[in-house]
This record gives sequence, structure tokens and C-alpha cells, in this order.
Amino acid sequence: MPIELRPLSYALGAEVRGLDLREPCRDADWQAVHAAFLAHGVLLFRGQRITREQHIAFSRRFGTLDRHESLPLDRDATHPELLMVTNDPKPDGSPSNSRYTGQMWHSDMSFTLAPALGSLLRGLHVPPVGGDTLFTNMVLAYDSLSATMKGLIEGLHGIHHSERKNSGLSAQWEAENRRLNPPVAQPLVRVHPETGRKALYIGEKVKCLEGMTPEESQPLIDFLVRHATRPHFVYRHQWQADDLLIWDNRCTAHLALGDYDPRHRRHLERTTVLGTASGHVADLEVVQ
Ligand SMILES: O=C(O)CCC(=O)C(=O)O
Repeated sequence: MPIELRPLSYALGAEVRGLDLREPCRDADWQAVHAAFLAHGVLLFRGQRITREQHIAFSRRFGTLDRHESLPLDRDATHPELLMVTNDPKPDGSPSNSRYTGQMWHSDMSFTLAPALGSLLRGLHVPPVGGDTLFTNMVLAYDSLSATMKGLIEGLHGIHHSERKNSGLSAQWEAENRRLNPPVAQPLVRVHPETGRKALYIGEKVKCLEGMTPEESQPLIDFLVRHATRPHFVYRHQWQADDLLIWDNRCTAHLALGDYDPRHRRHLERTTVLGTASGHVADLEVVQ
């Protein structure tokens, strides 16, 4: 039976029905999934009771997987392709390092020189209410800018930092994170390598624009983030256990909402598909 697609919002996203990811994906189905991924930016597969190995195997259809060397604290000890997004305490009872992951608008691994192509996030335990994830369509956001603003930002680079808004990490691990992930400058406008469409590439990990002072940069950063995350461009995902959500980081940005009762478990696992080389280690000369 051919797979079925159901749109999730005006701006982006589609639910894919008719695939059981416990089975290897047939080539014809894979081609339909890949075409839907490029067309909709976010894909949802509900009710997927898959193992970690099946999660990794399906993810590999999209490309080479990141082993998360730049986020060593968050990856699974035996499956480095899996990043934990969890509020489960550590074995010694101390709080999880990744309980605040994603709580600012971002595109995955934008602070590296090979930002992610895609991410595949599986919900294992989700709170009964809250803890949704928001996605925005960065192609629509770019297209709806004025020609003058498009001209202004073409050629500019945003400096992306790896720090989380609220990491909960010790000062020692914050320092290690900064050592592993020096700030990287990425173009504000990127061309999607498969669709050829231009997309805005900005989020709350951008602290400054390269070659400009923070005071000069901030109003433009604020405008672009506010513009790109207008409700009109957004899909809000309400998690159910056994959801697998896949997004194209080259043309979307996302935000995890922390609005849930922390006494409820929220445990998700993510694979990350490596993208093509982009950006350069930031020149911080002008930053004062
Ligand atoms: O926890 C979520 O809803 C999203 C996590 C996230 O932002 C990420 O994995 O990049």
C-alpha cells in the first residue's frame, strides 16, 4: 500500500501514515518519504515502537550519522549516534545534563562546521500536557522579507554559540563545551543543497553578526528571529509516546517548550544526520 501524507499545518509538516519502521524501508517507500521530507520540512510518524537499532538504521537512509563528538555529555554511552534529550536523573541521582536541551530557537549543530542536515527525534516518555516542540519554516520566513532586507542580509554571517540558555552544567563542563565548540560564523541566508531554495539561517544561538559590534547586530538579530518565528510560519507538535519526528535543519528551526511538570518524565532520543560543510570559525576581532 502506498504511504499517505496528511498536512500538519499551513506552514510546514506532514504526517506519514502506512509505514512500520520496525521493517526495513523499501526503496519505493524511501523515495516517497524523502520527497515528503524535502516538500514539508517536518515529518511525523506516529505509533513507532522501534528499537534503538531500528531508529539508527532508518536514520542512516538520510545520510551519515553524527557521533556527537561535540556534545559528549548528552550522547548514549553505547550508541554514540543517539543523543539523549531527557529529564531522567543520572544514576547518582543528580539532574540530567540535557533536561533543558533546545529551549531556544535553533537549527541543530549550527555551532559546528558541518551543521545537521536532519534530525530524527523519538518520543519514548512524554508528559501528559506541555513539553511541545515548535517548528518554523525558514524558507517562508526568507521569502516574505522585503527585497531591501534580502539585499541587506545577503553576505552577512551570524556568530553561533553552543551554550544553552539554561544548561544546568557545572562551570567546568561549560568551559569544556566552549573549548570543544568555538563560535562559528554561518551565513544568514543559505541555499538548500537539494531544493535550491533560499532559507534564513538564524536563531537564538546567534549572539552577534560577524564584522559588527553587538550593539549594531542585536536589533537585526532580534528582528530576524521575531520575524522567522511568527505564528503564521509555525507548526506546534504535541508529543505522543512512540512518535518519531524528523526535520530538515537546512530550512526549519525549532524550539523545545519547557512548560511541563518536571515530576513527569520526558525522555526523547535523537539521531543527527551530518550536513555539508558550512561556515567558518568566527572572526571575533570586531566584537567588543
Ligand atoms: O526536546 C525537544 O522537544 C526538542 C529537542 C531539540 O531541540 C533538539 O533535539 O535539538
